[in-house]
Amino acid sequence: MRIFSGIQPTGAKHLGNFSGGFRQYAATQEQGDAFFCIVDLHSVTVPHDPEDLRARTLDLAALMFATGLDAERSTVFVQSHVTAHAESAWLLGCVATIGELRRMTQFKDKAGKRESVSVGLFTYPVLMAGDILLYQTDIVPIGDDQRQHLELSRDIAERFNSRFGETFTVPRGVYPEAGARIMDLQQPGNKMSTTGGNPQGTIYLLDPPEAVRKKVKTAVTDSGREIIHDPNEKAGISNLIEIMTVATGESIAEVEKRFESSGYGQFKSDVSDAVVALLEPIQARFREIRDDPAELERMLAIGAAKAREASAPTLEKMYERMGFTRPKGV
Ligand code: AQP
Repeated sequence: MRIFSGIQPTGAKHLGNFSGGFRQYAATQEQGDAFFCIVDLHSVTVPHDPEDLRARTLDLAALMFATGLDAERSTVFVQSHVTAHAESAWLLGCVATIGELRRMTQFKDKAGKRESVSVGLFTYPVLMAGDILLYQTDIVPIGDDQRQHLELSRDIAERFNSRFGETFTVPRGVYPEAGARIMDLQQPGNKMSTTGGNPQGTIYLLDPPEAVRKKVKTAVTDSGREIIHDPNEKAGISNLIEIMTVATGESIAEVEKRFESSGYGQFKSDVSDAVVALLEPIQARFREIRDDPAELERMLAIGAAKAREASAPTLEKMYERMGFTRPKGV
């Protein structure tokens, strides 16, 4: 089975990224031939600082290994190191329609907050479709915020297959049972987010323990007393329950049972302890791995070589099926 997922090297990674991204990467790598991509081309769809992008790309690679990716088992690479991604985006951009892209809620949300919106932000889901389809991907472990983009990738794959002949595997999204959409602790109606969230409501993976404790302690809850999962009526507490499941591996029902006679104060304190216990070893491994940038760059170069080899046949097939001539033995 082929597994593919991408993650942006933008901003500081948060607990939502851990839940929908990192922990699913580590788990799914056990199931087949896995490709995990640092999608740096996606990171330039909004204004960015070039130095920051460079530094964050290596930091993100270190975090991917620190959260459990195994370089022997998985192919970890940087999107811009494999030019097939940009090429496939052009080809698929001629298959996707403006109407489809206009319907993307993430574009509407992000564009609505800016005066100037890049063409790249609009066409981002097409690049994402290429990322996935180039690897003949069966499953894509992601968070719920990417569901609409994944559905678009499936539509584009099916349209290409019916227009030009069977070319792509149609991928399936894999979402965590609990924690598919971790919410902002201060605004539990909004997802925890790198660019759109409230920093006080966002638990960053590299937050020190005291910052985690403060954020959880001041998390917005309701005026009730029961620790039950009811996202409509009790968004804040439901979010903390899901965070507890992410930190401990328990189910929602197990967390509810464990805290059935506790108050919100005790629950918040236990959630903080669990999150700190989750993050401390990750942070220690991260520091160790990041301290050797030459080794990280070497691992990413190996990843890029493997990704180039794996994606090349599909890109060739795309060109060929669409009727392009190809350079012949010079
Ligand atoms: N709040 C979330 N809960 C669960 N999963 C989430 N993901 C993101 N937010 C949550 C998942 O994390 C993976 C990597 O995402 P990304 O960094 O590439 O970017 P994103 O999905 O656009 O979310 P960010 O990081 O918060 O950036 P913003 O919101 O600023 O664009 C993906 O699998 C994603 O689903």
